[in-house]
Amino acid sequence: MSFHRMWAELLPVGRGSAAGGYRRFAWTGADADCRAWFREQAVTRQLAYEADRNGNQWAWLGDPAAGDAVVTGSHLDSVPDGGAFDGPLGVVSAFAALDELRHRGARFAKPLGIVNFGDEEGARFGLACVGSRLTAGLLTAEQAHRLTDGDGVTLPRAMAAAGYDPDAIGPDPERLDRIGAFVELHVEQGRALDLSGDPVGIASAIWPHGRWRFDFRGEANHAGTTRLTDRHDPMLPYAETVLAARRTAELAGAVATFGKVAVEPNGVNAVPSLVSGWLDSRAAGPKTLDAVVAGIEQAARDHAEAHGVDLTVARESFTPVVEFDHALRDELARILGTGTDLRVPVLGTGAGHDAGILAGRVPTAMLFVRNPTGVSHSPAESATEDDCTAGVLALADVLEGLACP
Ligand code: HGY
Ligand code: MN
Ligand code: MN
Repeated sequence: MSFHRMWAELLPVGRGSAAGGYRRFAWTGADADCRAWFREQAVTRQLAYEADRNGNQWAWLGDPAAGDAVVTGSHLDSVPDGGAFDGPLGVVSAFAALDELRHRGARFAKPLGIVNFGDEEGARFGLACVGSRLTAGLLTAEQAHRLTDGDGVTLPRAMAAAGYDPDAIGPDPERLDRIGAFVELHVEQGRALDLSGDPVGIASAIWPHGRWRFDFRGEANHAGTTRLTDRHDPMLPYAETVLAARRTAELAGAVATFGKVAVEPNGVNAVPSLVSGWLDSRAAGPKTLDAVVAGIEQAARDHAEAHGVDLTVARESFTPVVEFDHALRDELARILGTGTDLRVPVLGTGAGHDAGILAGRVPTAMLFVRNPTGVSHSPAESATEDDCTAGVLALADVLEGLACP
């Protein structure tokens, strides 16, 4: 199966850290190398290659203008020190599934598309799913143009440096109107399949989730000569907020994470002037999520006030709950349950995906591949060769069932 050859080719690209994690950030050299790899896979399979106005890459078998296309794929970018599977497993499996269908002699009655959505993780500019959000009209060009990375480089400047026209970005309804079904295969980011003993699962829904920036502004001062009672140290309400977030989420059966923090001036012997923390919070339902975030924000305000520190909170990214298309979900279960002894459970997830963004515009489904560690956004993320093969064969069956009736 071609999967393992492609996987070996892509594996070293953008592996940037001593821990073996990936640093495939949008519009960087590693991203360009991943894009070159995608284009090569398309060209060597005589697929029509294109990069759309938002920097997403497409490989087509048949003419997408015919409409009702079946599309599969995922993303190639990563979080800082991310794992090898989150994103790339879906893209490599897409090309491998096409190879499998060609091997079977499948005859396509509909166009088949393979996609690499740009900047799904938002690791550089802070907003997830930029490529798919722009395409779906959920992010305006003006909003995207304001995105800036930690070095002050704007998204337009980064895109232009990578050879893309930042003035071309924007909604692409014509492209989405041509898609009859989008199926994203993704490594599971959790242990449900490991616990159930199944290699492949089908997604039911994505929890609502978002990102909030908390800016605690205090008073810079000398760490050695300033009496504790005289301090307005923003680090203290920040620390108390992190602990409050954990307690609040735990009580609500939700999740809350402060995974990124920036301190100014960030000196060992200086009381900070500013501590910025980014909250990622998710819950099974919108009301719970709203209550958790409100509770965390209130705790932050109380702690900030107690320390004479100012606080501003800004929501930077939000994805409402996604219920995947029931008919498509059930069709995948029918296809995968017919003629095989494969048991395919249906499971929800707290992880965001491009499929979650597209779900509001085209019938969308997801396949999950077992991750024995359940760990993701870490070099410890894993999937066995056998399960990757099972994922490719399941995806091939689904694509055949949808595009080759
Ligand atoms: O954050 C997420 O859930 C996704 O990996 N972007
Ligand atoms: Mn991810
Ligand atoms: Mn992903």
